[in-house]
Amino acid sequence: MKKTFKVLAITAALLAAVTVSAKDRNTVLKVYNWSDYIAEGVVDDFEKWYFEQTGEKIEVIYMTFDVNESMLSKIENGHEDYDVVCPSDYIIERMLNNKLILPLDFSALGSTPNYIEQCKSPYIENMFRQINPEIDANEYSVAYMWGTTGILYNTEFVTADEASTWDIIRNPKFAGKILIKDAPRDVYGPVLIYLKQEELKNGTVTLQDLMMDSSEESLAAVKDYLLQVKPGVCGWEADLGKEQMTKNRAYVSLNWSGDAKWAMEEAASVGVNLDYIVPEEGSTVWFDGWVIPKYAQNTKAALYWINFMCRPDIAIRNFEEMGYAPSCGAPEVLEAMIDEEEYEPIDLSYFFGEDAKAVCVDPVLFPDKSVIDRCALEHDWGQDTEKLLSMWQDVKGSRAGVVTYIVIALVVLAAAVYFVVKSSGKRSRKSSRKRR
Ligand code: SPD
Repeated sequence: MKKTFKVLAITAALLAAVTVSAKDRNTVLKVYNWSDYIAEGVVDDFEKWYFEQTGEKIEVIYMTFDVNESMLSKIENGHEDYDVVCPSDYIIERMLNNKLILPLDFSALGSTPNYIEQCKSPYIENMFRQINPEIDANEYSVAYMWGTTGILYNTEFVTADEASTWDIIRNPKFAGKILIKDAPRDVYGPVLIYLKQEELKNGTVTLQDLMMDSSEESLAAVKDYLLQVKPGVCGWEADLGKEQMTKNRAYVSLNWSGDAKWAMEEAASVGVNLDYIVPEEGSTVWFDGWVIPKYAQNTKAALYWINFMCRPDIAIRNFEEMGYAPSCGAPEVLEAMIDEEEYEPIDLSYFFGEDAKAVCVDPVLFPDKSVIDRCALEHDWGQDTEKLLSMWQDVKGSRAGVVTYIVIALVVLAAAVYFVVKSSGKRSRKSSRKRR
């Protein structure tokens, strides 16, 4: 999304939010989505389409977030009345556990075509069943985009070998040129996988075990590792990292596949070569999905929104502008992904069904099964999430350490001494003038 468009969208959303209380909630839809996650014009097109389908006017108030946890807190603690939001898998799990989302009632679509049904991918359905073994997340959520977490790197300075291990993020050769996603769970998972290689190889733990591992010991090990990483980091970023990479300001970025795809294309147009790899040790695979929160006030329009996002042409538009892989498994989406000049054939039958046994699609977005098999789904930690967030703050250093407090105290003391000395000097000069 272009910057000016983003600023305009935020301003419009703020203005609309101020006036919404006076409006009938049936004519308003409050959408809360990740930033840089929808193509320009799609919101307006939804408003028109909703009117065509229902004969009712709707005004979308579109708001964005950068971090899963801050979005969740607005709902969990603030009880905000968003109608439709787009959390990641482990947050969907938490919302399900805490009964914060409503089941999807497809009958509300009336005679409108059900694109959600047409979009179904066997892989997504199966992964959504794994979100919560007791409640089928497919009944509460519809996947929007998906991908892996990996390393985006500049091929001029970094070799594929160097990038194929998570150790790269503490490689002194790239100090000052490393970006880390400001997403604690998405960094914790890969680092723990890296640190537990021996246990993974000898079978004493599985990738899935590690996704649930919030033990003090593992938190401490990851913290220790990240403290070694920190001196080389030039930014902890939510969305700006992709641009830093295209501008050659950073060479290595722990990032999501969709940001990587966007950056690779932008970079190529200015002669910078970037590539993306899911390190050999393993990683995480993630899904962001639409849900209707318990405090929603326009569930009908929310369902229509989700349905519209699944319309193949809309899924393709969002993908083309944002770079993220759509979760829609419809044949039109596969067709739009195929580029026989650019890519080697790969087997994507796990995602698109039997017809996709050898299709030329970008493996950054739709990796083959061997990559998927070394990636695991993150899971909710419940109360232990706090421990992770606190460790993250400690590592990034937004909490002042003892040394910081001592330095501040010394500066204040020095300033106080300076003023006392200065004012006593003035007083003695005044009194000596009087004596004369
Ligand atoms: N700019 C939008 C980024 C959304 C990516 N979501 C990935 C979440 C992984 N847990």
